[in-house]
Amino acid sequence: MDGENETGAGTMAKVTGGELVVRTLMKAGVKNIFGLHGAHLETIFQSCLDHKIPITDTRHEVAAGHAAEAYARSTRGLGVAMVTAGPGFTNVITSLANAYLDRTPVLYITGSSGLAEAETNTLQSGLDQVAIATPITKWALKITVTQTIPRLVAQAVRMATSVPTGPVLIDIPIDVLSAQIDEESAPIPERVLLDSPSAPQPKAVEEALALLKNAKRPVIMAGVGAYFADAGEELRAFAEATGIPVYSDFQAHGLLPSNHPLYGGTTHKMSDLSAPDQRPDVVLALGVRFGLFTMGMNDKLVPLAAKIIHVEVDAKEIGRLRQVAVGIVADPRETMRALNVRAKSEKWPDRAAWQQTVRNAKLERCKRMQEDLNRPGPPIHPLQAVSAIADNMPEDTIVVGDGAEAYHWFNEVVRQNQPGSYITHGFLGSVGMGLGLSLGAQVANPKRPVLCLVGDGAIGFTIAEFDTMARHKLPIVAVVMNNHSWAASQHFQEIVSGKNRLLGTELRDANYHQVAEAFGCFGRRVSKIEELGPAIKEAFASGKPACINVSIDVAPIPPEVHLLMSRH
Ligand SMILES: Cc1ncc(C[n+]2csc(CCOP(=O)(O)OP(=O)(O)O)c2C)c(N)n1
Repeated sequence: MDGENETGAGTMAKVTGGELVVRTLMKAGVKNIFGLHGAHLETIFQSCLDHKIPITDTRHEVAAGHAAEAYARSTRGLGVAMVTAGPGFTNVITSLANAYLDRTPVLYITGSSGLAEAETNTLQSGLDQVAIATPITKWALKITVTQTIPRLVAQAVRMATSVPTGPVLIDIPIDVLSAQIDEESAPIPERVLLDSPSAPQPKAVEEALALLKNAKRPVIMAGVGAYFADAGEELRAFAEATGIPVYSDFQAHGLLPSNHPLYGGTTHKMSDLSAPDQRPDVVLALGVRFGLFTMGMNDKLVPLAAKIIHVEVDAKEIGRLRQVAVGIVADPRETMRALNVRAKSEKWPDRAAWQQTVRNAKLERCKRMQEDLNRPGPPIHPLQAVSAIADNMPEDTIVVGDGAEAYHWFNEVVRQNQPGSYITHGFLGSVGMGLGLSLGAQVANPKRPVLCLVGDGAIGFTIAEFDTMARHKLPIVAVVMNNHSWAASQHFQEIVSGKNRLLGTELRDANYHQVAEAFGCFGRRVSKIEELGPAIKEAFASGKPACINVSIDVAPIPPEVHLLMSRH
């Protein structure tokens, strides 16, 4: 025998490599795949057809990748994207990078040219896809023997979904996928997924409690890890038992409902606690990854003097930017459970005055927004637009935020009652992900409304995805904040280089809604603020994918952008 792909004798049932991929994914609980066809993947597509595993096929591979990311984020589970050899792989790289930086558990399956065709200059070949993917994945591997597919795909799923989670790429040559082997020679593993969250050490729990109890102005910052660990209930119980206010970063919105009296807002709003007697002195950072969402090394959000209790599944994150008083490498929910058990028997100080300070900061921020909200138009002030969106979308809408200033504006008004309801930029800050992310959010949540808030620059990247929405009956409502500009770039240019030094940052006014209409979607143009609310309601009521193209004023700069520009 010169290879494990030999078929052997006898009457045993034969299976293709593609069939083994699909059977293993089914054992891992995979119910949806995102992708774009290529001949290299044909056996996987055929097996998906046989097993009725739906493939949401997109118009560009990057949208499939982003859809798998949003699916993973929405379900707190695995997303799967499948792309063909060569250009299919190169097109999905931005998604790989995004998932890598955000630790999103996505399995990327790529086709590649046959092993037997090595070094033959054949179609879509010549790239070492594994080498290219290695620095931007948790693990990347080429499978070269058909019998090993179940074992290695299962391992890939475990690698992606175990903490710290992250993307994994499995590259399978076309001849390995299409080979027919005896099914008994490649058994499918029974248990693919692991579930073993780690508990904190009791000593660390005691240290954390002591610090929080003796603090004058403690806060809890909830981060991505708190969301992925599903720590909302435990977080709320602890906040209520101790009276400690909670702020949350981009993926943790909604863990504590926005209208909860102890909710301070998104982490950037901690910058409003700027007076010396308002600055937090102890911060419980729950699943937080310090950096972009905590304003890097500076102290605008977390004072340098504050004592930090950092709970994170990845030891690498602890102490990375800030020295910690207590570092706990453990699951955030398990840690909150342990803290809650002990919190019950403690007497906690009266935090009424501190809670009032946090509430006042929120009220002050709302007051500062009133002038913009009341401004007569047109043009529509962007804050008026996002406010009308928040007021008129259905209660349980999942918002996907894209563009740059568009979502920074939305951060001012975001209200959320349940976690996983706001999917937006992570550390890569890649403009143009919105429509792809929305596909995944809608597939994962067929009963919930999905609204994609997107800049006019951002929508151009994958505008053909309105076709994917229409074909797959995904009634996503995209609202384009049309300011004829790459506004975040334009404002940066204006501030740094001068208002008369604009280059490459202006766009034309375009009828994006008509592009959506051309794909069979609902379209509306809105230029007066009073038209926006009804248009949003009409779009959701249509049951179709929709594009509302809103003309907004380019001039205003969101408060968060001012804050970010001032960080150095
Ligand atoms: C893929 C990518 N290309 C370029 C950039 C640089 N960039 C950051 S913000 C921005 C402008 C975004 O414009 P738009 O989508 O219209 O949103 P707005 O800021 O107007 O809300 C650009 C080009 C980026 N972050 N990502």
